[in-house]
Amino acid sequence: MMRSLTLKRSDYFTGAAHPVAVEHRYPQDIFPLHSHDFDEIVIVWRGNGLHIWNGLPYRITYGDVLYVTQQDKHYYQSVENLELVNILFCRDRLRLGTDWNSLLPGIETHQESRSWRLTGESLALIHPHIERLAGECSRKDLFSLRLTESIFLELVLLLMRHRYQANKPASHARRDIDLVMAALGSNMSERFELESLCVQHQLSPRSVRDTFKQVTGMTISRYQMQRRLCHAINLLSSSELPISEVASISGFSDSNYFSVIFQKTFNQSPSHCRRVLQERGTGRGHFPFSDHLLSSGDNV
Ligand code: RM4
Ligand code: NI
Repeated sequence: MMRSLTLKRSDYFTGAAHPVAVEHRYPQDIFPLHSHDFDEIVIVWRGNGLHIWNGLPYRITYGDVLYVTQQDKHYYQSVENLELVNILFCRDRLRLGTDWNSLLPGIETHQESRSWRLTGESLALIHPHIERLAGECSRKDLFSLRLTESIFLELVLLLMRHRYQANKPASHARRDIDLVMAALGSNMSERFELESLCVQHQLSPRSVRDTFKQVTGMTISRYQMQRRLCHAINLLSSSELPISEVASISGFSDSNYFSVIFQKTFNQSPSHCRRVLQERGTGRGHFPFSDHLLSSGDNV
């Protein structure tokens, strides 16, 4: 099978006791399959990319937060102006007396629950904390380890608090994108209508479309289609639901149409894809199908 890299602490952390390191990726280029001997929190600022996480694809974009653990394997492909920050940490180097394990979701938490969205307002609020953290964790004096850890604690608490605010966007500069994201929501089977959202919030559909494209690098409909297909893949790999139900939960009201799009995207039928995903067992890393349409800028 294909081998994967293991990224090492010693290449990223300032010293052997440093608990945190901050790695900006402006941009994040495609990056091959790997794991780490540390955990990482990924926060996406801009653009989009296909993130393959333990063998399953997710289209990530502006506002996504992911907790990747030491046991995970992941890689990035088909990136479009993807900008993110990696906050790397070593659990065993955290010394402050708090219940870190409940603040930092680990391998015992399913990966779907180790990722969530932040609003533009929340992103703006946490940004200076990350800059402070980046400055502190690169220092070598005695206080820097403890200061790093306390800033990190503040940051993870904020990430948790703001996790629950992403579906109630407030008023701020990126409110229009947040409204779209909240309306697309976690429930993919609901219909999304930009026009009525815009009437309700007195926005211009054209400017919402433009802003969305500018920040995420995708049109709203492409993003929606990609989320649906990725969600369908996840359901196929983890459940025995009938294909028609997978289609409708993922937001395809017509299951024939779903099968056609699916076949066109992955060159496989949904049931064949399910068989392969379910048979490959543990230790998975790569997404085993052609994903040329998931990866390209057009079509879906
Ligand atoms: C890479 C990529 C990886 C991360 C390393 C530190 O560019 O973001 O996921 O583990 O940086
Ligand atoms: Ni990584």
